Amino acid sequence: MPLQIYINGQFYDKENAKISVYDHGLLYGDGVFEGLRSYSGKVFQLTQHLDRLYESALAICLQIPISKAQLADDVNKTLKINNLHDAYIRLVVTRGSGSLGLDPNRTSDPQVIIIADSISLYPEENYKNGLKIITASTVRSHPAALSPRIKSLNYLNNIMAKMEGLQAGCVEALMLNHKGEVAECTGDNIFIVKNGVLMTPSKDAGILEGITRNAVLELAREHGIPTQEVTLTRHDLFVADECFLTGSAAEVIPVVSIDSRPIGGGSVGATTIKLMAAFKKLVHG
Ligand code: PXG
Repeated sequence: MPLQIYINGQFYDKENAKISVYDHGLLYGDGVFEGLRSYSGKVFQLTQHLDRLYESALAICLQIPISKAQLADDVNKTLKINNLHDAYIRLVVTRGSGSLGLDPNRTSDPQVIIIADSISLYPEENYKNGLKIITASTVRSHPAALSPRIKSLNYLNNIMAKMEGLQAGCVEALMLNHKGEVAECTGDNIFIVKNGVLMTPSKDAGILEGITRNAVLELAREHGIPTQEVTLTRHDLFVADECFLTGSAAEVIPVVSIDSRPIGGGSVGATTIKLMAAFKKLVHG
């Protein structure tokens, strides 16, 4: 059976899962999304992802036409119908089709889409030996222009930075905020370890408050590792003992080089290894 895609309560074969070219999600990036994972058939932190989805929607005055409980059921139904256990799940809600003008009031049919598919992770080698990343010159969206806390369908800011990374031979790129402080990577949050303290940029740095980020902060506390949500600059990264990234797709992945400078001697750090193991246990537990 072809992969089944959910659109507004109905399942369609992958090749027949279509939405209107008049949809404001396509025309203007007017919509919101989430990227989730399931492990052994259980969706990791589904409640947190749904809370963030509905908050993103609220922030752009988009009324999701079904309840959180219904959407949670439908996510599980989508996994089941596709017989998927370890999956990557994309939730998308668009403003719906309307006229060829910005006016959101001229749209009437928000599209709720659930895609569950297999996952393509970074190569295993990167988890063992760490990633090399660069700092992108593309600055993270100014929080006063469009809050990076909204996971909207308009990801061009991040895509421009991702292109810079790819052009430099890196699969991820670091983004600074409008003040030149460390914000996050294009699809991952960033952490460093310095003198035994785990540090990550605070929410005010203009970041997406990652669900994996929050889970890792919690795990660190449980393991007696002191944590700080602080302002970080590139200097802090260059002199860090360890660095790693977190995200639903990437999970926890070490970084061993930034802008061709080795971090922590260029090898994966002990705290990173400890947190990677704890995260693995959490998701599979
Ligand atoms: N920052 C940004 C800008 C993100 O987009 C994260 C941090 C990590 O957040 P979570 O909640 O996942 O720990 C994200 C999430 C993709 C993809 O296709 C990337 C994300 C989500 C879904 C898909 O690369 N990044």
